Amino acid sequence: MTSSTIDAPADVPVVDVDPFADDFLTHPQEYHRRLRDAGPVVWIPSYGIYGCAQHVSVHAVLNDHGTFISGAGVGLANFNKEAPFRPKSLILEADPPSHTKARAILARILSPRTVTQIRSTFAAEAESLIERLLQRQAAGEKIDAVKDLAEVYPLKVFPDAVGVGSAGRENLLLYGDMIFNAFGPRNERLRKAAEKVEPVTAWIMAHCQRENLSKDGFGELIWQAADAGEITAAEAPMLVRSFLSAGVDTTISGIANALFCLASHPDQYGLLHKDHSLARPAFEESLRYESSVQTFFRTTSCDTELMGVSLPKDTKVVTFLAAANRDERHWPEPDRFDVQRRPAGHMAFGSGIHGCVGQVVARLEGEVVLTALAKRVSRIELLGEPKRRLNNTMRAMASMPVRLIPA
Ligand code: QZP
Repeated sequence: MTSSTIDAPADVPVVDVDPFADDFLTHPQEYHRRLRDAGPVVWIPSYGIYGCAQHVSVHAVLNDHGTFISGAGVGLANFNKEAPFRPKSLILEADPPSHTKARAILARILSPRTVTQIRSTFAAEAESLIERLLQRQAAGEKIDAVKDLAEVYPLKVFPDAVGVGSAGRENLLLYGDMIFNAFGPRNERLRKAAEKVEPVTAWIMAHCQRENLSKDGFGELIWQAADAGEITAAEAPMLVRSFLSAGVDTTISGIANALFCLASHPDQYGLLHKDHSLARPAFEESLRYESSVQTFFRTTSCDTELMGVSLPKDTKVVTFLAAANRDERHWPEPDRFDVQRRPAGHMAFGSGIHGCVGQVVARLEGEVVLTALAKRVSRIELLGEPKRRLNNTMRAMASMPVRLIPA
């Protein structure tokens, strides 16, 4: 947090909160309510930024990519004023036309057709993981739904699909923790995560090189796009880096949060256990209810107006995706976790041209994990208080001791 606050412009409701403080990140919902209730656009003095927490204003910002740009960074740091924490992503921290080109390549690789090809492997992996957990539990071991399930599954299937070898995959967790903290301020949390930055970044960049990727993964397909002249050989590792940045921590938190929602709403788990076809809607509802990615920023490209508030050029606007997902102006009974809700239009994958390009794979992972669980487990019993892992951007979990009651 900055030591001094920045004066509010005229005519904007002021909400004096620190969205990256422990207390905010621990129970964001009450802060989100304050932000939403103050208006569609607010001023957050501690960082001198505008904020949107209502569904209507989050949607408006994310769907006007010409006014609210990504090229100046999608975190708090304004890349027009300070150097990026790492070389800019070619897709995330880019605007059309360069974004369009990168996006087309990733969208082709992460297509519905790809999902058809990987589905049986992803499902079999989920089933065998649940089976192994039940066996370990029967042998007297305690199971942690975060450490033993939510972290294990994406860390197996996704790097396998990209074509990254199995040694050193824990670097992906450290890297994820770092980059998602880096979208926030340079607080203690970021400093701690960034202590290990050099070896972790070196490992990540090494695994973006063609010789360290298998011949049958998503990574190789990026390099083939370079062979075809769609991108340069210097751009290829940067696009592989996007897989390794965006594909692991996000789904780990998505699955961990879904398990948390289901464990703490046994009636809802019961519905899923009775009807496995609820796996996909249940995962979707947990994304709405406990959105993995809590915040994203844009930067104004010109003086503009947003829902009655004037915004100057080159100013940061934070969108509270998770707050939009619980906005009672948009959702009936938003604070109810309901696996039978069909929460189309939630903001957990963003919206507009930057909406998550990997969402079909993320949804596949959620679906097959919840399906495997629903088949083999009749109840998830919480054995202790689940612990959160605070991160500046990610709604992450550290641990969740459980007993899986076999069906
Ligand atoms: C992270 C990249 C939730 C998203 C912001 C995750 C994410 C997406 C892309 C990249 C990193 O391209 O490096």
